[in-house]
Amino acid sequence: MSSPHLRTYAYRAQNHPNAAARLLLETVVRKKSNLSVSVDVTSADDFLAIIDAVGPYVCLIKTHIDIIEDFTPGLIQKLQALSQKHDFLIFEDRKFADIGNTVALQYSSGVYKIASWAHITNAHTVPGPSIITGLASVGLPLGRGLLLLAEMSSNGSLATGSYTEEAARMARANPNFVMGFIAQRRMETVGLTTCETAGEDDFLVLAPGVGLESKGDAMGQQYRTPREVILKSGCDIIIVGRGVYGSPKNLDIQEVRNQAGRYRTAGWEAYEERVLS
Ligand code: 5IU
Repeated sequence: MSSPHLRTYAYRAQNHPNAAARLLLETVVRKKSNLSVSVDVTSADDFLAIIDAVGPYVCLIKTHIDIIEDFTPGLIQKLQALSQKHDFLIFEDRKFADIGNTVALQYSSGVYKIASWAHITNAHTVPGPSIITGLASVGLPLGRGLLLLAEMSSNGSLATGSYTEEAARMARANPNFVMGFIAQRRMETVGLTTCETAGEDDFLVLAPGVGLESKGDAMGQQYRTPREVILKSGCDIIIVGRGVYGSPKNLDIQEVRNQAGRYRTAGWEAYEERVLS
């Protein structure tokens, strides 16, 4: 059997064990988009305006809900209405990192009640496998999916080598709730011993650090192009923030729309080249 990233999204949608991964792959196929836009703005109005503009072009919206200055629970209803209107899933980039009992509470409760609206969330592996157990106790009954942070796009990241390998092993031990990774490359063979071969698991790889123009920012972010990420590194979804919406201080919604269309085309062409060639 070929490596999952050489199969079509449609084939993978039919066979994935995780409900949120199936929904995501089906959305990717329906919309011909492997683009996720990361909406890192602090005003609720800007947040909604960007999402409404990019909605037609994305399979997934990535949020950092705790940076919104004027958050109210009504914002979640508006986000969900846009998710229905434009047919995209929601990924709260919460990066949980505590013991199982605490993350279960952070995921289900508090001001944000993330599990009630985010189809997908993510976690650091630094606490060990109990973080998966804790989050799964809340998310699995709701049909949610978890991404493990196996690598980061920032310069000098410590998530390398044996840390990344251990993240891959933790995912393989929990394939029902862990639907994939935040990483910079395919993970099938990462962490396998010399006598092990890659199993049938299909972990999706969502890659941040994507930009068509810039190579990075002043705070350590590093960018690669959609083609490098999807075609050369075999990742499945590109995550783009400022490359699409520019500076929140000078929001130009028509330009945001144009850029979303441009990244969607670049990501999709790279995928087609990958599975057809
Ligand atoms: N993000 C990264 N790199 C990572 C991880 C998360 O950039 O390794 I894990 C987040 C941070 C931000 C978005 O929310 O993805 C990227 O935004 P820009 O495209 O604006 O750099």
